[in-house]
Amino acid sequence: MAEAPLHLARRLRAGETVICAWSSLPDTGFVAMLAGQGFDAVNLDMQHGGHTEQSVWDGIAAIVGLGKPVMVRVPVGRFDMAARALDFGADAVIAPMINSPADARAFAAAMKYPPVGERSWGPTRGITLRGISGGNAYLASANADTLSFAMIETRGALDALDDILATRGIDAVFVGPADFSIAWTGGERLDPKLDAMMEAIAHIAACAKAHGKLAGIFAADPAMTQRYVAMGYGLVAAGFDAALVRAGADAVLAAARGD
Ligand code: 3PY
Ligand code: MG
Repeated sequence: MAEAPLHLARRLRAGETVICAWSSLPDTGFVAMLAGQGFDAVNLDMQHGGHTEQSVWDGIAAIVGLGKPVMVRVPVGRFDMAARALDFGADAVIAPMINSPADARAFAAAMKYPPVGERSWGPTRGITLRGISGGNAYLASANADTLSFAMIETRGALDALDDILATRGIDAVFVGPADFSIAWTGGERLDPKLDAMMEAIAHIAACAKAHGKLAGIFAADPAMTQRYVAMGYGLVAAGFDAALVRAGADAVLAAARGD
């Protein structure tokens, strides 16, 4: 396999906008099809999507083989899986519900080799997939080249934002507007586009920038993408696979029925 370096971190730090597909269907053929579209990167979702350790193992290989960066969202608190995703060759991990500095420290510890954290050695699969020349080459750059995204999606996380961003080994925040809207309205409404929370969402990106860190967000409506980019979000997940299938089916059926 040709060399497929970890390049998501470099691209985001250079100020590139990365539009990411969001894979919830744990089928490697479908993951490869998604990666073969025009998206800049693909995320495999283990929190709410169907991805398992096996489908992440297979999916990372498929995406890396197509030359795209790959991210993995792990389930809540599964920092062991975060490190495994990096071992399997992921460019980045998104950890949901990072609500306190203690959560951020535990996530960073799993993601970063000493002296930053306590990541345990064993990235054989990632090194092989990416054609990296050896263990020391990976060790020398892994802490900088792989990204830890702490999800900000509760009021607690917003209150602790500065401390989360100040945590060594946390490279970025990632906003979950669905959960954020539920928190914002005290459990009354799910509305990822809620106008009343847009100022807070802009504030999160500005805070990340002030700390010299990166910001990403999930766009439930892809039409929100440029608004988020203008706020300072470099990574926007705008291609949810289930929504892509639905939108494609609607368009095909409308054309077929002459609607
Ligand atoms: C949210 O919007 O809460 C998310 O976690 C996006 O998947
Ligand atoms: Mg969420």
